[in-house]
Amino acid sequence: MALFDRFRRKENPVSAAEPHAEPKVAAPPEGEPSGGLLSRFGQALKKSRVLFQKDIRDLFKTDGELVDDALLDKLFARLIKTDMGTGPAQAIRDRVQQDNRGRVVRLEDVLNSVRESLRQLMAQDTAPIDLAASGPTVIMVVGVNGSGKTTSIAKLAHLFVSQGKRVVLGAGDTFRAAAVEQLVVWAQRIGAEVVTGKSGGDPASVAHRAVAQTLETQADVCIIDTAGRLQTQVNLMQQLEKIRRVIGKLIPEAPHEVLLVLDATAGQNGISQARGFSEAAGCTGIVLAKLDGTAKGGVVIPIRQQFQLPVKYIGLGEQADDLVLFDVDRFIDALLSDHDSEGGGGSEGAG
Ligand SMILES: Nc1nc2c(ncn2[C@@H]2O[C@H](COP(=O)(O)OP(=O)(O)O)[C@@H](O)[C@H]2O)c(=O)[nH]1
Ligand SMILES: [Mg+2]
Repeated sequence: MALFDRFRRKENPVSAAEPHAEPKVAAPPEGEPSGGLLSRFGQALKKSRVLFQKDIRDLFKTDGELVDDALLDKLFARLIKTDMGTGPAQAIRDRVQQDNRGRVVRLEDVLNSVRESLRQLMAQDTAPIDLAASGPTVIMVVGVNGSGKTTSIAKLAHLFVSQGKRVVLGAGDTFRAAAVEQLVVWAQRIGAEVVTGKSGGDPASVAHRAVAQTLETQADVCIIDTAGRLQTQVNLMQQLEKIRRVIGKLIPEAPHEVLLVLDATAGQNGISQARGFSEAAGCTGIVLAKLDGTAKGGVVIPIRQQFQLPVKYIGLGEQADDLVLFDVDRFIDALLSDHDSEGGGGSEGAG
């Protein structure tokens, strides 16, 4: 509920969501931004790292600490704060207990146990979007209003364009005129084509024309934006179903991917609201947007568990190249490494 209220307040979505000044156009290859991926992860996950690390670090004196029930309980309470959920926090507590209980250990020992446990909890392979072997790849993008769909589409398109692919965008969020403008502005900046329809028009017809144009012009990728909110949830789900059907008529295997965009800052409530999408739209993977804006990076764990879908990409900012391929080990390293953990860090966001 709080989530929808927050989005409702954004009644002027263009100014809220307009791409900022100049998207950086230095073209990163597939999920590998320049400047070192670890440091990119590291920068963007700084808030999460401060919560993850500082809280755990504070439990330890430099000369070591006895791992007893009291310490394990404190550890559990602090893990919960990262929004990972009680099940995963318990699993980590158990692992730390198993490895260290009754011993006086240093922070590093406990972090090693935490790391191993996180690896098990998040176990998944990286899941990049593979382009279809023949013919264009059609990607449909769904999710709650304001979750980051349009921005993530721009980032994905930028990724493909930087790989020399031709990309057609379909402005299927005809529910809000501003959403179409936003996509058009992005398309111009990143060098993608865009197919639009009338405000309030049928999004399935926009999707149809976008896929048709992709086929006609032999473009490589077609990405369809969709509305996140309609008058009723039923309307919305029927609309998504219709878009799927229409796309499938032009290319039987399409959509090849249906990406669910989740807002990492929305916490667990926001995530449960997105469940309807994953069921109705037959999602194939998740883009977790706005991880840079939250200290609760632990939310990746329940997302992975609740949706039974791989987290494919994560959004680490508002620029075109702020999208990286999700990689469990790099993610955990960014959470647990102690480089640049200048303590404190305040709570103000990146604006
Ligand atoms: N910090 C940050 N902001 C993001 C990210 N992705 C999207 N946003 C912002 O979130 C807001 C909503 O995004 P938008 O793409 O319009 O959401 P949509 O309604 O789902 O299409 C915009 O202000 C975006 O700039 C991200 O990864 N990090
Ligand atoms: Mg949008």
